[in-house]
Amino acid sequence: MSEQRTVKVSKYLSKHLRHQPERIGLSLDEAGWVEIDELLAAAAAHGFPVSRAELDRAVAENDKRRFAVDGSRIRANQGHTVQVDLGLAAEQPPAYLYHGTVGRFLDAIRAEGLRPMDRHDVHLSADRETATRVGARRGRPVLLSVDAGTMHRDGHTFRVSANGVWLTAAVPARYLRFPG
Ligand code: HQG
Repeated sequence: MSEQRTVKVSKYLSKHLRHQPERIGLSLDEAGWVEIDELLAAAAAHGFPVSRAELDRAVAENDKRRFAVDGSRIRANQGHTVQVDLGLAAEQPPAYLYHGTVGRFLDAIRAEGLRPMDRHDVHLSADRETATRVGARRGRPVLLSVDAGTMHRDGHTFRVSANGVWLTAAVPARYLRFPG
């Protein structure tokens, strides 16, 4: 299977495990899981046949470990726009976390802080490199530091997804450090 095909399968999985399961007649359980057999049947019935081997490869070789397989079930590790409760425990974050964005959002972010926009949570990274890559999806990346230690002491909840993304509901602007 080509790398290109693996990426295509991964994007298809993200779309239907995070955002639009109903588009192919799937329903996720409350924690975001779906039976792999059901997913494969639904994909085939909607014009995108995927073999079990292709699915396994898309899960195993995913650059960001976007999916988890548990027995006969699969779910996305994070990034949902549909309502799911991933059941992640609250955890103490490192002193600083990072968020990559782009210049055109900075005025709004200075005014209202980081908001989850279409997702459930604001996504933060433990390292600058990852956050810079996230920002670079949209243009020249701007790296923001988040004073996560103080936020946590002030009562904000942090969770970490199975693939290492730090999640929190919102980051008020006073906890952000802007470059320059
Ligand atoms: C920005 C990908 C205006 C925020 C990535 C970002 C990540 C604001 C965009 C994961 C704002 C939301 C998440 C405010 C935040 N005003 N803009 N108040 N607050 N923003 O895609 O963090 O490939 O929902 O800076 O690699 O970019 O999907 O979030 O630019 O891990 O697995 O609004 O998505 O992973 O964009 O990316 P997103 P994100 P996957």
